[in-house]
Amino acid sequence: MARHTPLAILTDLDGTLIPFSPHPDQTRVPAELSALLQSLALRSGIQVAVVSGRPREALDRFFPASPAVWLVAEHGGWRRADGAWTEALPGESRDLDGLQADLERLVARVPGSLVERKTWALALHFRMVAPADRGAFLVEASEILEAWLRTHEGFERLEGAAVLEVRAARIRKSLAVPWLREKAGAGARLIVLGDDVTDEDMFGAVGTHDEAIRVGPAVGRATRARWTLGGPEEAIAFLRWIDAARHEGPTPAPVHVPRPIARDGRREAGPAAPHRLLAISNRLPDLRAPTEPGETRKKNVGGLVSALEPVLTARNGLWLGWSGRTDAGGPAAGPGFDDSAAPALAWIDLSRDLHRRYYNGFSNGALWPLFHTFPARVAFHDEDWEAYVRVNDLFAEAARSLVPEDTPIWIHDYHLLLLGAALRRRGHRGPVGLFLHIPFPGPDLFRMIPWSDRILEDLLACDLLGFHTPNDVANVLQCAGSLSPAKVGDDAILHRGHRTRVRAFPIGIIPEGFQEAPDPDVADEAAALIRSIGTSELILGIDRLDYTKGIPERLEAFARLLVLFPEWRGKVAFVQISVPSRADVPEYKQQRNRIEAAVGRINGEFGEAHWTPVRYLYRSYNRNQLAQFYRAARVGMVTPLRDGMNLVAKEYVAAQTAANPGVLLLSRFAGAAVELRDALLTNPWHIDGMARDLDRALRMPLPERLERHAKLAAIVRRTTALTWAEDFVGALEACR
Ligand code: ADQ
Repeated sequence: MARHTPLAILTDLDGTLIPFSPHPDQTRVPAELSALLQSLALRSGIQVAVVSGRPREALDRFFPASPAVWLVAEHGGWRRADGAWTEALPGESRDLDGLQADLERLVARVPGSLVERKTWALALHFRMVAPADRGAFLVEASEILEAWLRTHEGFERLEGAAVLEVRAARIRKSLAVPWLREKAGAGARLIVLGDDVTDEDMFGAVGTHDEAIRVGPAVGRATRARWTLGGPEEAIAFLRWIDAARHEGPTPAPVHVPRPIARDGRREAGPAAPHRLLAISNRLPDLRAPTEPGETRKKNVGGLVSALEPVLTARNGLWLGWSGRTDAGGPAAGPGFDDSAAPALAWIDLSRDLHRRYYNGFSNGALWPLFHTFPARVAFHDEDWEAYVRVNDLFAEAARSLVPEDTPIWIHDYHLLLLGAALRRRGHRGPVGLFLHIPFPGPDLFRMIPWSDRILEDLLACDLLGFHTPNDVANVLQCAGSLSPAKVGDDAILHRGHRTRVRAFPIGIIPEGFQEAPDPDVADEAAALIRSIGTSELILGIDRLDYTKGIPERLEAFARLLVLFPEWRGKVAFVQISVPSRADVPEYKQQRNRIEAAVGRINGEFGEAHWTPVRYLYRSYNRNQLAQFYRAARVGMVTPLRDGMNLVAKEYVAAQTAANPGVLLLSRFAGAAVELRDALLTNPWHIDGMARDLDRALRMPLPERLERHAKLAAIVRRTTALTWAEDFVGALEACR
């Protein structure tokens, strides 16, 4: 790697290349270090950047005559390339004056402490505070910081070596990684060196062809680096060796090269408390793939995340998933790991081809349509199945390297049906449960899968199988009873001497989240859409764009309403909001075209100069905006052709105003219909019937709406995302 071109090196300064000095102003950069960095840049043709938490002035002073060495100041906020400083995120908030005043009052009383003001950050140094005074100082400082942070959302607290820092949360050292990669040119590989927690951001942003090196002794903190060097002296020796290795002649013998960090995979064995629960799902709450400069990581903010975070955090749990990355050539030596997140996260990369076959292929091209009773959309390919088996094995390997063999493991969904057995084969002894978020089919459909025996056998390696509805439970019992030699009871399956409990755990939402007042930052957009439909009654559809959700059928039913009950023309408006989903699966592209064509046709046929019957929005909104749409809608039309549960139905109920609630028009084929019996239930396969039900919903008088809503709201409040997760984990732990 030392001889690779283009090569880039990002390195922290304090603690990585030079030892800490008691006072930040006392630091000196030795002339030999400047000369070494210059030589790497100019003689060896490496793109070198020093990435520091220090302000620009300090770095300018340290490297006065080294324009070839690039500088990144204030944890990624400022960058100097070719002599000129620019901001990484222009316009980021700098509103720290109030906090600075408070901290200065504290510092005036505590000798040795010091406030350092930076552009987007404030650092409170206490290396020189007498050890006896430190405890009290830190308590007081923390109180000031925490109080301020409660009212300043875009900022976060960091703890460095003898320094507390508050900084704009989007300013991170990781911003420097894509920047330098781009500057270094196509095919660049990166070596990243750092010693403290702020450097972990950079370590987390590297690709698999890059290397991250933690400098300094292990401090009991898990790291995302793969390698370690003992301290600044070793780091400098290593950089000298790279410099020498890039020139003619044999590669010199290394004095100090990085040692791999000895641990399970990429995770450091440390004194950390054991994880008492491991959750495994295809997706993580927070995609770990490298982001664009200035972009924060993509957050997956669905109900599952809100449901799992509390149960995991309460058990010091860990969440393992796919990183979101397919460009890294495949799985690395071990799972990536981040225990600075709560819950702690671990992840594996998958190659593009493996991911395509496992995810688009077998999971979404075979299991998804079949389990939703769309056999005509199913395509079975041997290679997809092989990839599916392989990915389940990869997850099992990663899981085994992360937690002890007796840890309870909670597997999620149809992507990982073989994982229970894969874990057992690798010696996992603790309870293993799987929750299926989609319906489970009856034997007639299930046995269409060429590998149905294997899937059933592997499912029965779990101790607990959870589903949304009693119907799914009945189906799995029937499959086991008719397609395998297992013995089947009401709530358990006995197979090869092992008992698998089977139960319905209907998932819920966090209803309070949909009752919040409009957030002023995002309210305008939703309000503008609601205003644009004027005095018309709003009929609303909100879904992921998926053929199971019955969106074209819903549009047809709306068109049919306008034919059967022409009195509604000009008085109702249908708004369909679809969040993009699996857009690279061909079936989903077709579905999108079909919806867009139907919208155009209906608007062409029925629209008038002052009335647009259908508005179609193909995008995602945040929860607060969704709540405003739900609240404004006279009818929430939730009409999937088949759905495991369907959270939109529950969200619609949660968002209604109790005094004047709208009507939930709900498909009988959504799992939610089992609990939400007081919704107006409809058959989405019967367009005329659905149109008549829609008419009934629009005409429903207030007393009936009030009565139905009160019953629905009680159910939505009773079984929430949190009770669901606690119930499942409780049942799982009881399997010990
Ligand atoms: P999904 O098929 O994704 O979930 P659903 O339960 O309806 O279906 O959840 C969709 C979520 O996406 C909702 O929380 C909704 O608010 C959100 N959403 C939809 N459109 C949106 C938009 N335009 N912008 C932003 N957010 C949007 C799978 C199963 C379901 C099961 C869940 C949970 O298919 O049956 O209920 O898992 O187990």
